[in-house]
Amino acid sequence: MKTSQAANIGVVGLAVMGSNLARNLASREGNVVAVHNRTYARTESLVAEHPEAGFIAGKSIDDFVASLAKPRTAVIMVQAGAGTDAVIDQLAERFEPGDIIVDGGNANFQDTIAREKRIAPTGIHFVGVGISGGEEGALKGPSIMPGGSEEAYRTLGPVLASIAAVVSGEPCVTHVGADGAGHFVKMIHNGIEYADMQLIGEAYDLLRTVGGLRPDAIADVFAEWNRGPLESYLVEITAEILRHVDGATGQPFVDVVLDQAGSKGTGVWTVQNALDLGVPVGGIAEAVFARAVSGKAEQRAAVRRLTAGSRPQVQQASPSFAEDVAAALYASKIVAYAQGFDAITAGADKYGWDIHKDRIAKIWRGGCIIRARFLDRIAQAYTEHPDITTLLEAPYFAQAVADGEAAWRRVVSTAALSGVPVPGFSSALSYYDSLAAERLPAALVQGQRDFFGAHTYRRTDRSGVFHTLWSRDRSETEAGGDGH
Ligand code: NBP
Repeated sequence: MKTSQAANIGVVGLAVMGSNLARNLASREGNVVAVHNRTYARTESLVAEHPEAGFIAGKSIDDFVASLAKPRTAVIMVQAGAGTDAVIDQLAERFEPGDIIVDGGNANFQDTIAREKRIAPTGIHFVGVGISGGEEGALKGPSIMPGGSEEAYRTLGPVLASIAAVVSGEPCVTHVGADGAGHFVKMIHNGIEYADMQLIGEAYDLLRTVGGLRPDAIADVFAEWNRGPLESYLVEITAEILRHVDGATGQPFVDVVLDQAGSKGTGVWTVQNALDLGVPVGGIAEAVFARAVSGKAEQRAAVRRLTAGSRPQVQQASPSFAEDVAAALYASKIVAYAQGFDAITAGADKYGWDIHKDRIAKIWRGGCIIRARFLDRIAQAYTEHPDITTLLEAPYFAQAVADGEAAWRRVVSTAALSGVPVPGFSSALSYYDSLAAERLPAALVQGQRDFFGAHTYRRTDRSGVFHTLWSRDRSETEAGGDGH
């Protein structure tokens, strides 16, 4: 234990994430790391198990604060919510202007905005940092999404860069924007992660049900996909999971796991915020809902009983079915990421953040759960074409979707005819078709709204806002308002 030396950084909260992050920090040249945990036993065991880290153990919060060099910087890695607030208060009571409190937990970005406002009058910097990569990322190099002030980032940035994952020589960290921007972008990352996992799940289901492949054969397909444009951490681990055999029964692992998935805060938050922002993130929403449907055991049993003898016949798979599924997966994934980046644009507009989408794509290339080869393409698209209205407009992605479109349609129709649920694939295709359509039935919806609620409408042939006198002579009047 180093006691004579002041620490340049401290970590409060030494459960799995905090202890791994502290070890990561300690392993980097130049860092001396102070550690503290509410229950001291956790601090003691971390320090005892990792003498190489040279941690300075703070038994009390006062010891911890005293061991930090000024400006003091402490990273909080405790349970999001009340635990985080409790530690913020303890630190804020002891810190001085210019010191930095970092929340590295999974906070809701609205809480981060409120906390920053609350702390700002003290002159202490409060920085919400999204950290992705789970326990292994925390230890070996996560993707890091810091918010907060530029000034705080000048001190914090180099330390975060020292522990982040590195791709092509670049650390996976960038100053995302002010106050809650980092946690907002982390939330969107998790929303995209939901969509990506759901799409991979649908691809597996199709290869199994329509393609007639066993899990180990599907593992081979995913391993093959992982050598091409679909290369990603999630595709890689999917192959490993599908190859895994349950030790107790000798059955494929995937067959002995209950097919009901849960969801924690961030996927749901992404959809809630997207609804508020008016951004269509159907791919993410369908993924959240698909997990919810999976958990409705009684409803599933009831409808399964009702339809037992009348399920559609599974279609014959074409010889190129796996290639079609790969194309459908890639196109659907492009849509999901396009929607996620749209949500970032909308959040940045609403909360006044100057978010560079190319930099976000870059820091997601390593360390985090959605790391993938095609994030390079996204970074390139937003660098070369910063004014595109949607990722689907960027030349590479426009071409990729066009190349896969016929296969995508075949897969979605085969799934529908075979009774295989593909909410992710089909909603992505409908989204694409909605954007591509010459006319949408929204015109009729406007008519309905005007009919029953006098909500007014705009016309294609002249400006202004109109209302038809539906219950009278159906003549048209010019109305006030904006016609929405
Ligand atoms: P947990 O979320 O399980 O929290 C446990 C830690 O919080 C312990 O150190 C505990 O202290 C401390 N704590 C609690 Br609970 N209430 C406290 C209070 N009132 N005052 C002080 N300390 C308190 O830990 P984790 O799983 O390591 O996660 C840490 C953070 O990282 C969370 O926000 C989590 O959401 C986030 N996370 C991120 C990822 C990722 O991939 N980025 C993965 C997992 C978690 P004790 O030892 O005294 O009980």
